[in-house]
Amino acid sequence: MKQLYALFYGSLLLFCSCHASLDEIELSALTWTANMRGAEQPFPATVPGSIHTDLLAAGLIPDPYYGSYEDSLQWIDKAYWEYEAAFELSASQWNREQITLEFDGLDTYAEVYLNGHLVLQADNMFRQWSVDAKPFLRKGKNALQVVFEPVWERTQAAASVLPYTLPEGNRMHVRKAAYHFGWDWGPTFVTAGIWKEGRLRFSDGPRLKDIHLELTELNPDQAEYHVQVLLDNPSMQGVFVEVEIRLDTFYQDIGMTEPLVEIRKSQGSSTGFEKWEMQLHVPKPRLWWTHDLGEQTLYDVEVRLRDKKGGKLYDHKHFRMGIRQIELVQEPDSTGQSFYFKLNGVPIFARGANYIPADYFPHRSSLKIENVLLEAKDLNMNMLRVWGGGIYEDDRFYQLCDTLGILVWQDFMFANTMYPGDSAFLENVREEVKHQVKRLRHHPSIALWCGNNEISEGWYNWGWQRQFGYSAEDSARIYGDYQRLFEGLIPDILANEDPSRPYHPSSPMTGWGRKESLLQGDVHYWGVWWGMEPFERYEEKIGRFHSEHGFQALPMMSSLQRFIPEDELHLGSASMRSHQKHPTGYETIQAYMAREYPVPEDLESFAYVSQLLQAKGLSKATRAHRLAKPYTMGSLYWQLNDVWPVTSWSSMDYFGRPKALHYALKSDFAPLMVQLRMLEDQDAGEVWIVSDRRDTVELSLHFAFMDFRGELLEKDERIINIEPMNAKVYAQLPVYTEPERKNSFVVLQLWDEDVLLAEYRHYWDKPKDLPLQPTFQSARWVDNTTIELSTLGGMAKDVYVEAGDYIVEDNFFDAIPGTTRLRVRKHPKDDARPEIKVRNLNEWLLRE
Ligand code: BMA
Repeated sequence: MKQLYALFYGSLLLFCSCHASLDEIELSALTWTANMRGAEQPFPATVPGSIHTDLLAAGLIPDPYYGSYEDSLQWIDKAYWEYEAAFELSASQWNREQITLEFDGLDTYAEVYLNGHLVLQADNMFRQWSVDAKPFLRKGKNALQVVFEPVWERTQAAASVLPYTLPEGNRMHVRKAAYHFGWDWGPTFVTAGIWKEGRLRFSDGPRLKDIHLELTELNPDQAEYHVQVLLDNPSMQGVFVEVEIRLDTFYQDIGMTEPLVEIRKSQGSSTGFEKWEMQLHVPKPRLWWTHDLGEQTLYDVEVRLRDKKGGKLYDHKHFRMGIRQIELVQEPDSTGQSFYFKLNGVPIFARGANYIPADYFPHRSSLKIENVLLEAKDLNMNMLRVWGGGIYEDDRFYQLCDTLGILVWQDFMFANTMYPGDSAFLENVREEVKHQVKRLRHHPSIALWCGNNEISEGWYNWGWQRQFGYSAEDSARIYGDYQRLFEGLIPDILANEDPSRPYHPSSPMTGWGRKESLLQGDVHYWGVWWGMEPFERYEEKIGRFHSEHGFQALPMMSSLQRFIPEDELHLGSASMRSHQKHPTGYETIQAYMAREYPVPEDLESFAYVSQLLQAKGLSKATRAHRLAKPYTMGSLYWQLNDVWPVTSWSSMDYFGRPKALHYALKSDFAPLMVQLRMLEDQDAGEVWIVSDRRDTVELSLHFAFMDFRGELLEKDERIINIEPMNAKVYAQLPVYTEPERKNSFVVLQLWDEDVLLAEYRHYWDKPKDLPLQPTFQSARWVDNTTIELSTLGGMAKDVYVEAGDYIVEDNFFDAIPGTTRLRVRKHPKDDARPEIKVRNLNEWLLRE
């Protein structure tokens, strides 16, 4: 046996994937069944999973995302659900010193039984649960059961103890994703299930409990870390800890022949030790940057626990970290107080969006994040906000952000209500916050911990005190609880567990109706949409850091057809209403549309125009924010993605199809942005260029005046030097006088030799008033990756080319007469090229 161990542990060093197979049984590998208590009709189940998706897979319910089935599935969260699996323990497994049962996530009130013994009671979806299982196990066959209780009774009981009612139902009493109780872009399915992986873990001797590398100093010569290693079962003597930091991925391209290795060892005292600390220096550190500013260097960190040099390996952990410094700069200035991030000393303009789970059923979210994050990078985003009404994302999400070079604004999972402050609740939250911070703190991508979403704003602006009739005493207690949580407990934990990362108690601290919201802190500016203000208001309401603003658009018809029954494909139908969760969502879209565009009656055209509208509004906002740099240093719109197929503020639909907004953002978010700004009452405009680059660039600026037949009226170009990290005027542009304007538009472009880096088109009128000409457009496949579009007649505005489910790389553009070649992502096989559809705005305007 000893020899076997030695062999095994020897190979572990080389292939740590062996670790899982011999040292643990993953719960996902077991055969599970689920059963509704009382029904005694078990059906196959999955781990990770949820009861809704298990019922769906067993054919017991229809697709919860289809039509208006949501209403008929509300019975599911009223039942108890029993999950069961059997497993065998071999003699060698049984003989291990410790056997631990671990769950990375239980949703939510769960009792866990091993061979009939209650071994664990869980009450927080965001915690990891672990229990000493050995006393309840036996050699051979074992039974594991997890029973989920509906949340309602407990939340009701917790609410009834309070002398007042907290806003938003009773959801604040359970530590479960807030959006599971319904949101203005999602359905209500109060899920239950083993939503993350779990395992039985076999070990002998001490184990690594926690590893913390805290950056204490960073300069070009070295990065200094304070390393802390905590052990479980520390009574062993003579234990060695090895910490190794390697630059595996990058060492070759910097010409080193050996990976950079820094090893330290320590021997335990004769009584063993629980905590082991040391200083560690990484010479000549290679920094981690966002993708627009530099490379995403990641160091491999290996920590091993041995009985003596080269001897038996007790435990081993591996992760990747990036060396970087992040600051949130909030300094008083002449107008208020700054709010921006500095990465390695460089001020960053944050370009990005708010992220919500990539699927309603959160175990499915991890399958989709890659697509969503690649899209975000493709759109030049350098920051995403993980919003506080969702979930702490899967490890994979943060790993991808690390490798893609995208910063993460990480909310803790508290949103849009007040929370209780009793000690049981706070203790539960303490464990959650500690777990999540320890799990995530080594990711260089995480730039900020933020206490919650919109609670500070809600408390001061949403009239809760009056609505719920709070007395002065109630208010003092409720707000006191708020302070205990967001100004006490959470920052106190962070001060110990992650002191080098900034903390911001609430996003935002001030509501958008107050003038201070534009002078300091971050702002969720919802005057457009919720306040029905015109898009132009985006150019006036300029804050220091815009962490939310948004506008809805429908998914395209080809997506709508996937979840709305054929006979319900019109706005007033039950299914279309069920997939619009804002109380007056369609009406708001319609009202804004009437200001700017024709309002089509058929759903397909309405969906198309709604996307143009969303792109137009959000493009205005994004550009206004960037032009206001450095006063404004962030623009994160609401929202990047969807949890299910729906009409929402998202810029890509649930199926991954980008809306028109994505195509606009490619240039709105590009590190170099060009724009024409008209000077009031003058027939002249200023050419502004915003640079988020760190270098000075020499580029050629092209101007063109064109008419709606697509003919060039005038053009000019000049070479300019664009200053780094700046927004300023580079040219004055005389423009046509009123009568000529009617028939022309301006195109500005920035070229680096023959590469087009930025473009802006300026139209004098709203789209509905443009003198668009009749056009004829057709498209054909040239080969499997290329479509050729032909345009005859006039300039075709807002051309949308659809090729089945394939994503066309450039879309929603204006095409001048002639031919254009378009590339298609994940191209189809020869015999499966779908029919191509082409739309443009001209057909609409001319039809009116
Ligand atoms: C924001 C978010 C969400 C909401 C969105 C749209 O403020 O924080 O609460 O879904 O508005 O209304």
